[in-house]
Amino acid sequence: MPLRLLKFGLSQTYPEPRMFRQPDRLKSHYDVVIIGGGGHGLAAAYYLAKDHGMTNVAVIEKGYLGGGNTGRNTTIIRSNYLTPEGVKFYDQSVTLWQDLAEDFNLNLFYSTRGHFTLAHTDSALRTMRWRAEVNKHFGVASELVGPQEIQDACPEMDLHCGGHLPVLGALYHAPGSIARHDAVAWGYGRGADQRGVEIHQQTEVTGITVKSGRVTGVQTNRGNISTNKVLCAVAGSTPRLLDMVGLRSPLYVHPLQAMVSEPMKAWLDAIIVSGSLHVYVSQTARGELVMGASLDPYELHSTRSTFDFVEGLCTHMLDLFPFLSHVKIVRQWAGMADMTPDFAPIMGKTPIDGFYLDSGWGTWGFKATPVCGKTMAATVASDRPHELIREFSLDRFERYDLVGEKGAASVGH
Ligand code: FAD
Ligand code: PYC
Repeated sequence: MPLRLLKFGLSQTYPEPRMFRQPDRLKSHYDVVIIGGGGHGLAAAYYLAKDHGMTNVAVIEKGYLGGGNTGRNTTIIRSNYLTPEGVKFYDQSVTLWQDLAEDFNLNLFYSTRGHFTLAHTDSALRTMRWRAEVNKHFGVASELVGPQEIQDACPEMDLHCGGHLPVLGALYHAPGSIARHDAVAWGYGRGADQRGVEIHQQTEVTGITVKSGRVTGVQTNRGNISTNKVLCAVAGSTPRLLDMVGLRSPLYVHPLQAMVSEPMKAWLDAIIVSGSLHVYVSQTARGELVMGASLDPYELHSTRSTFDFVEGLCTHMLDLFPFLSHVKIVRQWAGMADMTPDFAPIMGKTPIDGFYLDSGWGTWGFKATPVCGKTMAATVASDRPHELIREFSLDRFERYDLVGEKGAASVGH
């Protein structure tokens, strides 16, 4: 047992240092206010301080750090997207992930497993081939593999899927990884705090003041702040924040659920995704299976979870892995996914001066946490969209200039 932990356990006064300060009060002015203490907001704060020397920055979080979708996702990291814009962007994120644990001096349990997207139909195989070619063009390791290679990597899989939808092949993406999601929020939070950023938890933004087309301040349940730059990184709450500034977006919010099994001996190394069966699964270092499916099929601003979901997902898991029939499900939960019509994010400047958006992260934003932080920090600091996010601007919907990333979503929606 580490000495520090022993001392903590025996102490009456609990002297264990906290990961970050808890400032008593809000200042009356910050150069930048970031709304949302999820991975994206915290990463932007970290890179504002680290890359741009901007430290008079407050992160305002209505609950606790990582309590939104950051701490609710199934942690799949990959860059095997379909569009050139998407592939370049997510590839940069995968590169940034490599040094993160060392930068933070914190174990993120980043674990490269290889990622199989199974194809059960000829049309799915065609999309996989297309993705593989686009990926290779940008130097991303993806290839089409046949049933034998899948079986070699995962002997436990029933490739006949109980006779319903036999597996014909897969898109194999060697860099596919998983990581410990809440440690990512803590690492960015601690790094930002150490550089002078203030993190205010249990603080809700209730209004945003806009005068003559530019942001001048933010109201919270703990007082008002004056500021000329606000970054909104609130995922499923984005429509509410947009209402505060009178902006519209095509975002629609659906619950996305996930669940975890009891721990078992390690048997699944790779990450397995099946769009047709609506399943994605990986096994954590603790031995639990982390599993998810597609969105709930109706709009709802809620994080409730349902028995229907467990029943449906277990049925499809058993099509692929019948030997799991005695395994227990121990937890389930949901997040609110901020979906866009083209399955690409909304990032950058808005028609309101000083109001920046990092949203539209739906079911796919965890993997992008580092690159979102980097590019949003650069955009906020310079008031110019970073080149990697130009195509993700809000005004693409007015121009009908969509990015078309649906074919690379993890499961059918
Ligand atoms: P969040 O982590 O949701 O943070 C937003 C924060 O804003 C919240 O903490 C919230 O409390 C705060 N907030 C909201 N309103 C206010 C307010 N008025 N004032 C102050 N604070 C406010 N992505 C992947 O890449 N891979 C996956 O495998 C994956 N699986 C997923 C599985 C599930 C079940 C879910 C729900 C999502 C999944 N995602 C996945 C998507 C991913 O989780 C999100 O896109 C990503 O975490 C978004 O991060 P964020 O920081 O933008 O948002
Ligand atoms: O984007 O890879 C992904 C993903 C998997 C599960 C949910 N999203």
